[in-house]
Amino acid sequence: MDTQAADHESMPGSVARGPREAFHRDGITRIEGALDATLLSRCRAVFDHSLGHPGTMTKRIYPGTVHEHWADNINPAVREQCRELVRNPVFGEIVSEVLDSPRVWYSAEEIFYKKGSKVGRTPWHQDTSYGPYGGEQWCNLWISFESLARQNALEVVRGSHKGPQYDGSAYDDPDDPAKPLHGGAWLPLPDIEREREADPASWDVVGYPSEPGDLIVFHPHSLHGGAPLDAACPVRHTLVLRFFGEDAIYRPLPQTSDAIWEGGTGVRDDYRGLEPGQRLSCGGFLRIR
Ligand SMILES: O=C(O)CCC(=O)C(=O)O
Repeated sequence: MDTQAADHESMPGSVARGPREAFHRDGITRIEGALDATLLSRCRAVFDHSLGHPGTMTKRIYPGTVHEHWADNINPAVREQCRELVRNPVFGEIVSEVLDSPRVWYSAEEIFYKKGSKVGRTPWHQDTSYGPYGGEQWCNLWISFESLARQNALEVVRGSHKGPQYDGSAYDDPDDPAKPLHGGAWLPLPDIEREREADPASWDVVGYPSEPGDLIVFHPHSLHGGAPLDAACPVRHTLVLRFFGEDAIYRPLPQTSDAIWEGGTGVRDDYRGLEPGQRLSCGGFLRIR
């Protein structure tokens, strides 16, 4: 069942109980007006710099189709700019409260740029099938620079952040969004959108409309996707900032896969020297609180 999420009160730099509880229960929440105009424009500057200076894991997704869009991930060109940005105490306070972790660290950024009213959904996936993210205290701050209605929102399967690990989407065929990334031991990724088309109640999905300055906070292990465009919303610029708390550990991806995003130049720097199962707080990540 699609759920229009309820509104909650929140103050910049703190997280009201409603959004915090929603994050723990559902794996996603919205913190309204968390970023003031100055902070929002600093986020936008990161986005623009990344778009203009592609990194080592840049992807033109679905090239040559109406769904073509741009994603970049852990771009060395914005590493220092991001580390400067996330030192703003708003990020540390919010992440610490949402994760219930007194100490929190910044992991990395990602951008999504979609343009054209026919550009469809980002396939359903868990970020934990692309990155070595173990433990529970993780969140992504999803920062979009346009007003987004519910039908253009990022969506998660409610509670899936507490569920099993699925294989990732190979993310190279818009007609087969559940095509396996690794194809190994993890559960095959269900074709959630096809199942929802057949039966809209088949998956319990939650998403929030948002305005510039709002944060959509979601758990990277949740099954998430969406944010398609349409005539009313023909362009989207989104910056994603990833954070973790005390219990986060290094959980390597399957050895058998050649589709490993963490393999790009410079990308592994923060993980250097870590053993599987070791706390990420022992790595080279920036502690922000
Ligand atoms: O913005 C999108 O379309 C997808 C976002 C996403 O998958 C992520 O932030 O991990």
